[in-house]
Amino acid sequence: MFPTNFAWGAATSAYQIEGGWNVDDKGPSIWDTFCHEGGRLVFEGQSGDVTCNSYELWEEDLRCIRQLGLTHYRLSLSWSRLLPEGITRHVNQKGLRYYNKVINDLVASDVLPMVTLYHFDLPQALQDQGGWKSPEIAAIFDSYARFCFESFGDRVKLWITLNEPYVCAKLGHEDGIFAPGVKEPGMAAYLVGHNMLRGHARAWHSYNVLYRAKQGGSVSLAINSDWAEPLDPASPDDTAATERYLAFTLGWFAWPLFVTGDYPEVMRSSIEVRSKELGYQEGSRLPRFSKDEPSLLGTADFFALNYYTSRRVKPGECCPGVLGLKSDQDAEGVVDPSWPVCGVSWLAVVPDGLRKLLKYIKDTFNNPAVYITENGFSQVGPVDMEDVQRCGFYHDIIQEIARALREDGVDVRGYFAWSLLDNFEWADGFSVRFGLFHVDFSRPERPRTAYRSGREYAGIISKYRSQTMVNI
Ligand code: GBH
Repeated sequence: MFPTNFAWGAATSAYQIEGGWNVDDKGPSIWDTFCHEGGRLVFEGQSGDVTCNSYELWEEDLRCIRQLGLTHYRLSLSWSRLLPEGITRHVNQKGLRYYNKVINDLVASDVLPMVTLYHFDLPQALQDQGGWKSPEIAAIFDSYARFCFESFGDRVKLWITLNEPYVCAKLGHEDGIFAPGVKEPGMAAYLVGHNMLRGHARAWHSYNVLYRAKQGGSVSLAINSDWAEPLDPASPDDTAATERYLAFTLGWFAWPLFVTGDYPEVMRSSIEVRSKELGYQEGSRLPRFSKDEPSLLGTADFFALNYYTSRRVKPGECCPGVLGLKSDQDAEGVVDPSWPVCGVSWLAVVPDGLRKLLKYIKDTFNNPAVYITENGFSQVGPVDMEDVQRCGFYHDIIQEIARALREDGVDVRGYFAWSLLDNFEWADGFSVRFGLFHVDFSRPERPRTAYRSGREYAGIISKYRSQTMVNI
């Protein structure tokens, strides 16, 4: 049913699990700053200062990984733990030792690492120089990426440069609800997305030229997107709005990599139309890629998709006369009343949306190899160790992937559940639990205990792996 080499994984990110925010020469990141400054929007003023304390308790995480029978584990590196000032002049040897141990332990346990270089936690020292808004950041990210390929690439064969540039751009620089908390609607997000793409392209080209021949790995960028379909399929307005909705999320980052080397035409034209309406005159708000820089097209060795939810779409109702992404996009996503909402309000549970999105990716981006690098189901409120709803969710989503493989011919290579552990859920702090393992944040030992869904996922993995063994 699943290909022999199918990756059965789970994912985490550095700031969300590591803790140890200021130990052993680690430099601060923008999330340290964001959480520590008063008046920010993190739930109950919480922070990732300790969280799961995986910096101390990595071996407990490994025990969880082995208990699930994972073939792959996706983690991210804390840039400011490795390079406290963000640049390679000063390397923190203790950070290097930590990640070497993690990677070595995984490989020794027959678990293949997928390593993300950047998951929202920019070194504060680089933020002080303008962060992702500064054009210089692309070259600085490239040298960090080379440092990581050089240090770990003999053992790491699956790389993600950047996780969800959409989220960094929109939540970090438009809404200001994620670090660095910038609120410059309709302006900064496009610039940030642009510089992230430029940084990604440079890093991919570096890998291609300097490391691919001897290390033989693959490099991509993780794109988050809802699935979207027209609220009324018979309405041309809803259909056009749906096209804009997908162009402004998936398309923003996938078109440059997989289709044209540039942004989707409909994204560019929508922004131009709004600019004109608002009398905005200082050139396009959506930057252009320079011919003198490495090209974006072809800089993904596979499609890395983070899928959580779906929307039905109609034209926007938002804010005429206001500069902003929402007004540019002119599309409103609504939750179908038949979809259950799990925990957080944005997360309507729509497993077959994943199958539809995979088919769309196959047809639109020329049948790429796809890894589902994140997908999950959250718990909010009192802890329920017998989380039968989440068990049902994992069964359903894996059925949808099986159908995408068998019936739609999508080249799906792997699935990473978000998340291995309950962890620091960004602006929602510890109020939202995505783990396959429960973590007791009230106790210093941060004990990890498998939810029923963790045991079920282990059962699913073992069932399909034994089937593929038989097939050989
Ligand atoms: C992922 O993003 C992140 O990569 C991961 O770190 C995180 O833990 C996981 O999601 C679970 O949230 O608050 O109404 O503005 C998923 C994509 C896009 C989903 C932004 C939430 C915010 C909606 N996210 N979205 S809202």
